[in-house]
Amino acid sequence: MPERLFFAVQPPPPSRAMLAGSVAAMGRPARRVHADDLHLTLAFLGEVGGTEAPSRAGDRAATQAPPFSLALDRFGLWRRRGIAYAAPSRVPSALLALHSALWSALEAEGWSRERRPFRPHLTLARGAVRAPRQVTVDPWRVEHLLLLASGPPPAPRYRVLASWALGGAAAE
Ligand code: 2AM
Repeated sequence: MPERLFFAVQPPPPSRAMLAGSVAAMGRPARRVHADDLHLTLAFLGEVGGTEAPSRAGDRAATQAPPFSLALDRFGLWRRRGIAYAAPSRVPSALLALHSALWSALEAEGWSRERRPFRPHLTLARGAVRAPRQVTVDPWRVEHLLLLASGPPPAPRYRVLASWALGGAAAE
């Protein structure tokens, strides 16, 4: 069965626990993202039958992009979409470079670049009407690019299909 695939980076477990705490008391109707699943999406591919082509793209992008540090220090709500999120107040150029390398590699494999502009964020809850609480999360070193699959709505849980060390073999 085709699954919804996407590329993402993930904070380490202690940071995910802190981030999940920022939406601990959101009340209904907010659907909180499970702490294990918190991620920042780089490329959403939609329903894809096989993983071979995205894996090639992931491999190529990760080889080109070095590890970098990322701080999620801005918490907000996109009221219209009901998305409570955490985002970097300053987007590191290395994150943009990884996003760009990934899309170049995906385009070479036949995918069309997403039209919506890249607004790096980590979704904390959907169906939210309140902004999350501001919590302090230590900046973390992004060392891996992940290919994830999402299960069916309304409460998708994510599965890691592949993981690549940024910087490729040189970083290992
Ligand atoms: P979101 O966090 O802003 O909802 C899995 O669905 C991930 O892919 C989510 O993080 C989601 O972003 C992202 N995504 C990007 N484009 C999407 C789309 N068109 N439909 C669903 N999810 C999308």
